[in-house]
Amino acid sequence: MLNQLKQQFDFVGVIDIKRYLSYTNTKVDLSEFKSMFVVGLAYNHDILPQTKKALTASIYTYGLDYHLVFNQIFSHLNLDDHYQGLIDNHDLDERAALELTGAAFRGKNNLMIHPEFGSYFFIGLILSKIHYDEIIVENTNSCGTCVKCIKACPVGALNKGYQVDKCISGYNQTKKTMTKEEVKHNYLLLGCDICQRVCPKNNGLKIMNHEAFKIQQHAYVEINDLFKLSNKAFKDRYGKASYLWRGKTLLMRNALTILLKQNNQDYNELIRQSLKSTFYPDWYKDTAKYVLEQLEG
Ligand code: B12
Ligand code: SF4
Ligand code: SF4
Repeated sequence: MLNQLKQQFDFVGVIDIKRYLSYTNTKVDLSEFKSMFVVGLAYNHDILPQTKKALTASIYTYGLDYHLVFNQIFSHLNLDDHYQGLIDNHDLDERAALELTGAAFRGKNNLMIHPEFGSYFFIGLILSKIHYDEIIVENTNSCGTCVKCIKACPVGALNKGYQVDKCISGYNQTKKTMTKEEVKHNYLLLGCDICQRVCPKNNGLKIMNHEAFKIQQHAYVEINDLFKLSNKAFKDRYGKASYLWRGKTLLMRNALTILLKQNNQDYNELIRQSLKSTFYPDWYKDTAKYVLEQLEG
């Protein structure tokens, strides 16, 4: 198993389940399992500029949805009943597990930082009922006195540790009416990359260029598609991107905030039409009303 994993992933660590349990306060029942593999896959981090016709989400969404990619690898590995592959949508703390392997350390931006891949990688877990020797490396790397991400975060979400309620990536993935302040600060269709872009540990990284994470056509979302396509048609065109997990209406709401930043009046009529439709929820319409007033104002 270990050799197979090393071929598929950019790094692999192994810890005893007991070690994970004593480090976290998980309520997940892991009594069947003995070991945990912690794996990582690096993604590209070139930044695509937005245009007045097409918008982008966080750079991690430029390639194929990492859930699809990890699950595909798990199925190629033919994991039998002794193993369980997990990616993202589960109740185990992937960052804590990785920290225990020593392969990366937790940065002040709340993300795990690897010496070769910086913070631009996804983490996955494979639980095993068979015991494996631990693979833990010593890691003396740290942020030191650097506070660049704390200073750069436009909403102060790192001032007192990480505060998810302030974080742009937190609120732009939540179905809610955005406050004026939130509208002002949001700048992507989904997610936020500022605390990674400014991080010196993300300079001069090893580029892996995995086929799956190469920039796909879906990296750009046509604004017309957001407003004009049905949910089904939009999913057919953009469904392999990880930004769609909260649905198209959330992307539309976030797009409004970018139109306002661009002072882009080209879609005012489409916004007006969406406000008349009974299809959209209040949290979308409240934000849309506010943005339209500002654009026309
Ligand atoms: C929910 C979630 C989010 C939420 C909430 C984030 C949060 N709570 O930290 C939102 C949507 C905001 C989010 C945003 C992002 N996320 Co996210 N997210 C997750 C997810 C699914 C669960 C995390 C979680 O809530 N854990 C449970 C809570 C309780 O943990 P916690 O908040 O970290 O705090 C607890 C412990 O971590 C611990 N703790 C806290 N600080 C410290 C410090 C030390 C030293 C120790 C030992 C313990 C410790 O104590 C806390 C209380 O119990 C994980 C995948 C996973 N299953 O782990 C991905 C994950 C953490 N996200 C990831 C990414 C990439 C992001 C974004 C960069 C995406 C983007 N570009 O917008 C941003 C980063 C924002 C930021 N600066 O942290 C990656 C991180 C990769 C990496 N290199 O570290 C993960 C691992 C997904 C993956 N499979 O790759 N995320
Ligand atoms: S993801 Fe954005 S808002 Fe959240 S902590 Fe980082 S810079 Fe701040
Ligand atoms: S910007 Fe500086 S403080 Fe923030 S995570 Fe990177 S090295 Fe650490």
